[in-house]
Amino acid sequence: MNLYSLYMKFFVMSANASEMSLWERMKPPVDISTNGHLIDSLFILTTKLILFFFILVCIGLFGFSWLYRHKKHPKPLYTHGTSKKHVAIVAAIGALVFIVIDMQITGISNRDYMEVYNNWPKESEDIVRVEVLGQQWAWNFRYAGKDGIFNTEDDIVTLNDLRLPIGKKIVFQVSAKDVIHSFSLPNTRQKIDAMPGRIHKMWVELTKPGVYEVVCAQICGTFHYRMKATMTVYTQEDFNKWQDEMQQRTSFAMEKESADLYWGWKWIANN
Ligand SMILES: [Cu+2]
Repeated sequence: MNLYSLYMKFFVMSANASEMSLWERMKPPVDISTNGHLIDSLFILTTKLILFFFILVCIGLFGFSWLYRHKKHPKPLYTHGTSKKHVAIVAAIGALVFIVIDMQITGISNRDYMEVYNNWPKESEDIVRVEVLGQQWAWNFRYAGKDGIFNTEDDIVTLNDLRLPIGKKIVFQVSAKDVIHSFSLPNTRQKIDAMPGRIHKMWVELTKPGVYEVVCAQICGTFHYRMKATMTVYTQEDFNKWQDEMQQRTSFAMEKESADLYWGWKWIANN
């Protein structure tokens, strides 16, 4: 089987798997978070700026090639480009790119980071706390349960099954069991590395109920591509209902003797 037929086979398979057109599938996943638009707008701005300078470079490249074509200028002019004029032009273009692209993007992302992503919800607020443990090749999730304390008998522990409510700030503390993974929620445009021996934090707020994907965004071994979980987003009432149901079920799951289930850690307060 040659590469082309293999590609076509894959293409047809994936086309059948989802009814979406190729164009539809090239679009970013639907944004279901309060802050995802910040990343999207930065991405679009970056693309526009780069496109603008790309077109400018193309105009220069092809324009000057045409302007100084052999027919009009049979005698070539050799230069080292070290004259004051040339140095000034190069410096000006360099400065323009730096100011218009780099400074602007750095400024916006720095502002978003300081004002939004690093602006942690207060521990006193009504937030949802989830501990996440990545492992080859699955995602473990842990909720503190009724007592609000992690790693105790009434914890709710799930495998590849993340459930969250809309309209509340959700704080994740993320770690890994074996190698480096990356806890990624494409529908919120956010992700964070899951590293053994370290606890990383990330917060999101969701806006749209539905079923979405959690993926691993860091090559972590043979079945990295399979390291997926579902993220079910509920209304707050449905989320509470789910928690109550789970609470009853997990009271026997978190038996004292099943030490493996106590992979959690003491919640690290932000403030
Ligand atoms: Cu992974």
